[in-house]
Amino acid sequence: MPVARPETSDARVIAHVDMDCFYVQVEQRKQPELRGLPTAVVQYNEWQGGALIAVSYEARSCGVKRSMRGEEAKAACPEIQLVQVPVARGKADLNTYRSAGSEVVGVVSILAQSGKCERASIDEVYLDLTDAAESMLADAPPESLESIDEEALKSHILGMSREDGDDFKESVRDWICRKDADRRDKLLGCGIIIVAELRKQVLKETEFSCSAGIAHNKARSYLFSKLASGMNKPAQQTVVPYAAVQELLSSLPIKKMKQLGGKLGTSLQTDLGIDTVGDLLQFSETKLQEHYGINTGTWLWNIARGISGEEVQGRLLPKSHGSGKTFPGPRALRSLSNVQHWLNQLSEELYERLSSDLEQNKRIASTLTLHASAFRSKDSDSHKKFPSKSCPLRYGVAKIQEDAFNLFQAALREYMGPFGPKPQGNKKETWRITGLSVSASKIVDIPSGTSSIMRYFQSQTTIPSCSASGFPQEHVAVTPSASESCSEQKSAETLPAMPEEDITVTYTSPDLDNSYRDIDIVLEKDASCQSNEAKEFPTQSGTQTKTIGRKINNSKEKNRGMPSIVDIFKNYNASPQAKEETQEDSTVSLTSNRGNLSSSTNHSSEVNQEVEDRRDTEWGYKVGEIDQSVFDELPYEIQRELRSFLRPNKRPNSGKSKSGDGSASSSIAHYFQPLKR
Ligand code: DCP
Repeated sequence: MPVARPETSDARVIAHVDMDCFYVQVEQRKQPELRGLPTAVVQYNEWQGGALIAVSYEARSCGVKRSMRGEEAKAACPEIQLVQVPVARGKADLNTYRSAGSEVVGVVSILAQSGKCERASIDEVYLDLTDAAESMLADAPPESLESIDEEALKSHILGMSREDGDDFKESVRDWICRKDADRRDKLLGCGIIIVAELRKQVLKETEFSCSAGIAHNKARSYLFSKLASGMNKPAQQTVVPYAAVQELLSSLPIKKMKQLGGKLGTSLQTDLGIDTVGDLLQFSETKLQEHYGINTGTWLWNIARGISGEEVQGRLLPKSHGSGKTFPGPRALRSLSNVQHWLNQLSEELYERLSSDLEQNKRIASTLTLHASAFRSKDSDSHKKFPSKSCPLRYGVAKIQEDAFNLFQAALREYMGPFGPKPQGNKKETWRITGLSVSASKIVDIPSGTSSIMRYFQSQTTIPSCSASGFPQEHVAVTPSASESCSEQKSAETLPAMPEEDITVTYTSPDLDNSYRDIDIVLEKDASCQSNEAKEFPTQSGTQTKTIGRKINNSKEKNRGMPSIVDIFKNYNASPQAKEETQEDSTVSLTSNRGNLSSSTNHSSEVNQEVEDRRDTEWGYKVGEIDQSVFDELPYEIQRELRSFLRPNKRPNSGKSKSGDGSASSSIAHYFQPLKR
């Protein structure tokens, strides 16, 4: 639910910069011969030429829309150039677009200099330009400038008519240079000049054009830049003067308002008969609070008046990473082995992104979440949502794969009910999965100077072969679990949009409370999981591994017989017996094991016990036995935690967070949990 924040009293200048037909521009930069031609980026599949996910403005003027499929687009615009999204692991590979987005954010943040810069999605950025605008107003106000750049003079100023043709630029100049304007609009005038220059520089440095909205606060900027720049794109900018706010809000459809596109907006329409944001004005704050609670009520009252205290966050990196895929219609997944196959692919992609985040930005994520959409055959309860599940995130692709699958099974058990598939006439009730995604969130910076632990994470990238691990049987009997350490999230809030029929890449940009999330979804050409070859994972670095080895060896020469931390964890994770464990039994249950999800197998309870016993011994190192030089490199917080693990025979804590959802655990214990396979 949205939360009201007090609006800061000072006038601010906030800009929202949005790239034009972004994926198309990325492709056109790669193939300059496509520039100026009607072009669309398509996620190819056999059905009607695949789904369009980005359309150039030339193609839009021929009637091509993003909702179309390739064949429809060709019918509407025979000369259209369709460029396919690269494919990796049987799904769309958006890395090129993500990198291009990061490049843009980098350039914008440098150009914005002292201003705060917040990455809002793959191709959108917020900028707080208040300081820059204030400096300009103090040192070189627009009216003192000899000339104002053409790009600034082409700005759209809401509330100002453009019918005067050539005189229009003069009107814009007058508006920017008005001496009697109120301070807020004077600052906006400076913002117009700053943003016009910034957009020109972005074009020069990245070859991408962008549009922008400029307003007094983030909400207005958000609202109106999205709305108005949609009308004035590409390569233009739109300004929302203070006087234009109320008029625009009064006619803005309620569902267009950020955070009101979903259930809350629908409730406002049906329960209060509200059609536009302006209609909200007739309700008192108390009335809105009665209906929607104190916070949301106040938030609604504020947005009806264009009030928002939301600050631009200084954040250039995503708040979470995700990888997903839809399986519509006949491609719906119907066996655990298929689900596991795809979860392995998605987990690989997720881990690739986590690894590069760790390497490039020194950040680690701590929560893994599984979302899915599903339906049941002969469903009497067809509206039941497939629950989302989370657990602490363990680094290592095989661990993520394992946890994702365990989360899925826990969710499936809940979805199917306590007694598993029920007989329906002669047939057993079965399930179908139409969308899967895994995401990593709660990303934090790791303290600087922790090179050993980083190398440790980077060495955790072995990928087991799917076929080697052996898939569980199809349609397993799902049994209720005695204890689950996973948390539950309301799927309505967290499940990314997964179109049931059409297959598009969905991209959920962040809103006030939700995390940033990229979801790449593509219809596969071949949804079968016959090919289970092990895949090489690219981030394992021999050099890095050698570095660790050398370091350990050197230390060992000094402290002969003294095991290093890295050795201990390596042994702990790579114990051959643990690796050889396979899930052969079709009954899968979740057990809490040191705070992490694990699958237990019926046949191997004795083996498990043996493995557990051995691990207990391995945890029995004393702090004094550890290579101090390696230990010292760890951040203090981690050192402290390790000390508690390393007391003789002391087990790591259960990992269950106090909040009960397991996801808020501050412990790093989960990073070191072993594979259960
Ligand atoms: N995208 C996607 N699937 C969607 C929406 C968008 O894969 N359903 C991708 C392709 C877009 C990019 O995200 O190029 C940015 O999305 P925008 O909504 O900003 O749309 P565009 O940048 O393509 O066009 P516009 O100029 O209208 O902003």
